[in-house]
Amino acid sequence: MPTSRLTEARQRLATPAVAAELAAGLAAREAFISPKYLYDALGSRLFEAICELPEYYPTRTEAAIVARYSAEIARAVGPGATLIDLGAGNCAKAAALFPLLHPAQYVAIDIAADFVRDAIARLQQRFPHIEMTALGLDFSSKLDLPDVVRTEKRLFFYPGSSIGNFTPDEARAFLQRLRAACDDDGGLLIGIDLVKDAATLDAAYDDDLGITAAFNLNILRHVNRLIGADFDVLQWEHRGFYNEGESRVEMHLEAMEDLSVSWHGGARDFSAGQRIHTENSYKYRQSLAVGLLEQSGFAATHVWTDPDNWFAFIHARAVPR
Ligand code: AVI
Repeated sequence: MPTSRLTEARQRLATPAVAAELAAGLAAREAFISPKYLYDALGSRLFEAICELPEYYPTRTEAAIVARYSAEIARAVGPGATLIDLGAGNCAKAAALFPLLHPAQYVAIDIAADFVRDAIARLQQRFPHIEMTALGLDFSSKLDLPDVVRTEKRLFFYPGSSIGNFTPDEARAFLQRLRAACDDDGGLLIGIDLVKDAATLDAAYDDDLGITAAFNLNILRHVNRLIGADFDVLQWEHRGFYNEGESRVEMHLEAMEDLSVSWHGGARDFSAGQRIHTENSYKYRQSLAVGLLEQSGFAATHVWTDPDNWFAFIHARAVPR
């Protein structure tokens, strides 16, 4: 079978746990699909396109912070780290740090296994002297690192404010798992998006070209493949807006008409205007971001921000147990 067909076939298989999770979300009173299902092969590419959009400030703001303070970041981290990239995608953000950080090992983890393996294969040619491993893992609920990952100086790299896609309680639990997965010489480099005006946030998650809309709608096609659902993307519309009371941007898909959806083992009617919640993206005040790290067993050593205070890039060290 040609590679593309093989990949396609693999994508069709949902484990029983995945099928149960999706079915429960679709049947819930307020229907939801976990944002991790935004990232099939196409979704990962659409997210890359989002990062290029003028409206989507987080990527370029974080990149500017890292470029401006790269020497300080390298001094804070020190050489020889085991750099563990959580949600590595195309690995570009970590690769930009290699010449400064000089990691001993680079471990790229992503739920989109094929995507990250391809990225590592390309990267290894550019940096043949760095030991590299690609892991196709869903690290959102547990983190079991295989023996191939060095235990010395583990530095978790979690840029892009992906932490914002967890609720604050989930974020704390996630960071505590990272702390448990490193020794006392471990640390964290994390990007956290900060609270800002609603108009900027609304535009960032509902761009004029409709790329974020396509990214959101594509989750339905992914779910179709995973559990044999029959979502028609033409019957749904993207909603992305800032909910100030909850300090988060929300993404939903809204039914444009009364409709029915079925999947293996279930079905549901949606009336026009009913929504499926697909993502939250929490925005933090700087003090709360630092507090979240402290509550999780890390101590911030540096907080770097941009001139507008839109985004924070933080180095934290593990607090000895
Ligand atoms: C990956 N994550 C940090 C992005 C965010 O901003 O919450 C995902 C995203 N959703 C819509 N646009 C980008």
